[in-house]
Amino acid sequence: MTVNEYVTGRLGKTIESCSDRELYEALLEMTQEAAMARTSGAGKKKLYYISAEFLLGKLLSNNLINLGMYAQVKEELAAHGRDIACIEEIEPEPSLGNGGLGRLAACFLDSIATLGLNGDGIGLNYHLGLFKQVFENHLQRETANPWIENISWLKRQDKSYTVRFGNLSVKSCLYDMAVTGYGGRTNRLHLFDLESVDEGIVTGGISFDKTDVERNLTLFLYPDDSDEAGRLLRIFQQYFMVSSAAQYILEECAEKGCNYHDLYDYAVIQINDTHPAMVIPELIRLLSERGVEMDEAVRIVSKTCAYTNHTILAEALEKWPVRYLQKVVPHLIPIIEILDDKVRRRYQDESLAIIDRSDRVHMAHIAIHYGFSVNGVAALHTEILKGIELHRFYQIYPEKFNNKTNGITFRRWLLQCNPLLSGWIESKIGGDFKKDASQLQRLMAFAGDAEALRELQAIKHANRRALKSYLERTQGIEMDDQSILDVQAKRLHEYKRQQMNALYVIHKYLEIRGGCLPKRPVTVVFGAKAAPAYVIARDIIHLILCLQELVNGDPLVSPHMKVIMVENYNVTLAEKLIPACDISEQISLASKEASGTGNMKFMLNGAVTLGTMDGANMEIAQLVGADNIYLFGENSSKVIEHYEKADYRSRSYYERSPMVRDAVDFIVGPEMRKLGQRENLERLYRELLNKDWFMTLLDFEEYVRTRDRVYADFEDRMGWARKTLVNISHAGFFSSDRTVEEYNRDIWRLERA
Ligand code: 26Q
Repeated sequence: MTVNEYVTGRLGKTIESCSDRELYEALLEMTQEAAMARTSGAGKKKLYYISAEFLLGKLLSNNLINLGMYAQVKEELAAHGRDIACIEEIEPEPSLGNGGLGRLAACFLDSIATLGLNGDGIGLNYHLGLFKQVFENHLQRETANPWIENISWLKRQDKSYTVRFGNLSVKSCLYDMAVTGYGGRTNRLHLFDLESVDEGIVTGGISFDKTDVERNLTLFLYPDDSDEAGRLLRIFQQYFMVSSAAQYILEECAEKGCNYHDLYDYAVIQINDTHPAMVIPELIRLLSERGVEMDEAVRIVSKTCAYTNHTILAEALEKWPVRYLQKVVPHLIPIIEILDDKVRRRYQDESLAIIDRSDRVHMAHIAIHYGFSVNGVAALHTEILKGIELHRFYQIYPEKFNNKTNGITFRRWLLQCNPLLSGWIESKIGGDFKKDASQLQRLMAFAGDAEALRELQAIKHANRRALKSYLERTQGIEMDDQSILDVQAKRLHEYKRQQMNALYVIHKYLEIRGGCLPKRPVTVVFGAKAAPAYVIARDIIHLILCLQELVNGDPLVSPHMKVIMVENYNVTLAEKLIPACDISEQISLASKEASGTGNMKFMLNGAVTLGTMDGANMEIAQLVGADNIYLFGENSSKVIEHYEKADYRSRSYYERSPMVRDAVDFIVGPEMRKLGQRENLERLYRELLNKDWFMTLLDFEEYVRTRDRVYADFEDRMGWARKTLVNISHAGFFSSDRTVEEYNRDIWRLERA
């Protein structure tokens, strides 16, 4: 059916007379019908990918592309004088995730469906999701981010479960979203919601009564957990998610003939970080309720669940006080005690315990002892898990540990977000790369082709112009499309070291003021949200926003350097930023970024990485070779040694180096004082001097030298274009199709449809 037939039939209107919104809603429904018409289900065994986050991004174009309808719809609209880009803008971005872990889950859903695997996602339907970021007085303010409209991708299902807490029972209900594979099948994302949820309890911004669980449970992703009520709410949310999921899974398996003793023949559950780890004791509890003996239930569940670790940061490894669990889910305590007891009978080692001596429950330990697979998300990360962080576990369960280097879906991160590049690639090597990313290698044949390299540069420039007009239109930001675009876009966290990038900006500012002018202007772009309760992260945003005003407002400096911090960085913005970027900042403290996936997106779109020897940067370096990536900084072994010896003193780097000192002092100098808040700037200054837990000053000088070298190399335009081509050609390995194939080969073992 054509779009015109559809709107005529539904609305009695022609394309010309429809508003953008009417066209959007019509396309949504058309797409949804086409998605439902394809195969789903089938296959005895099914994967359930449980995750607290699914950072989907807008779905209209993605679904049109995957259903093979995009080109045709775009042309038809154009023939009637309508621009599909304007219609795409009507769609609100679902706000169900925060960062890499959530976006990974979304990429995996795409690849699972594309590969024809029987696998669904399970998560929560947060009504207000992650907050929307606005900037005011150079500070981040959080506002609610409602995204669910009357006509949306969510389809209410006829399913409901009772979830029992210590002091109350609530009902969950289910919404499904279609997950379209590229040319493949349609799977589902199951999002559980609280039947009694009430958006009305939210007052001004994102404040609400954290204790009003019967109304608040599915309002927000990551409510502020700086107080006890917030932490309890997280446990309420997690248990609500996994109890609904476990009931759903058991019901679906039973319908297919499972007798519970053979659960693992029907289901494999991938636990995305520790957030859904309570599904293990919950499944055990439900199996016992259904007549399975405890030891047998433990054995069955252990053969069904697999765990992915995404971090070695201690503060992100969840440890819940027994007292909290007692309040929220008292009926899980006896199960968790049994699990602890079994471990303690086998091993004396305290570090392996489920419940530690301070009465805290280690969620990761549950997942490792009582799951059959533990994977890290990049080669280096998995090695650190095996060798250090989870070494004792690796010793007792070597067979459980495996690596699955992350990937990204090329449908969204190339075909959708960069049609110019995608079309160019197709003109050079044909269209097979869309399904087989390793084909990109063939682009290397053009590494010496000056004409091809110039075309590549022209595409980058066109994408920069598109970004410029987008930022102007949506954020009122002015951008210079003739400058180098140097981008750091990711969650704000000290370990990712946006503060180091900001110190570089200060350093350059001082240099330019001192008369040392760069060869070519540069635009330094930041995109990042800070967790509302993360004080230093907010201070870093404050610093960057003050720098933006200072630098851009300085007539001496701004012709040479500009700073842009985009507001409310999300998937939609990433899709605009990444294709336009020249330099990809991946500057985490070595050992701390488990993998990173932004690094892969930038590389695929022809940016060159400036990064540390961390996460998947290492694998990028191996693929492209030393000439096509800029690595700097201390390596992970040295960093880990610093932590072990506790011998890092940031102040000594400050005292030793005038370059470090000038940049750090500037934070509290007169220029900044005039623009910023004394409290925020001084706190950040003290943090850098007295603590600097993520060793910014350790790597700063080498960072400055390397970044200056990057800018110098950029001047060899053909040499640079070659580097971008080498990066694109070697990005195939980072397709999530490859990652998912490996998960399936080693962990899930699903039949292919
Ligand atoms: C934990 C406890 C209390 C409150 C919040 C949390 C919490 C919430 C979110 C802990 C971690 C997260 C998210 C982590 C995340 O996004 N990790 C990223 O995962 C990516 C996919 O594997 C990796 O590429 C990144 O390196 C990793 O940082």
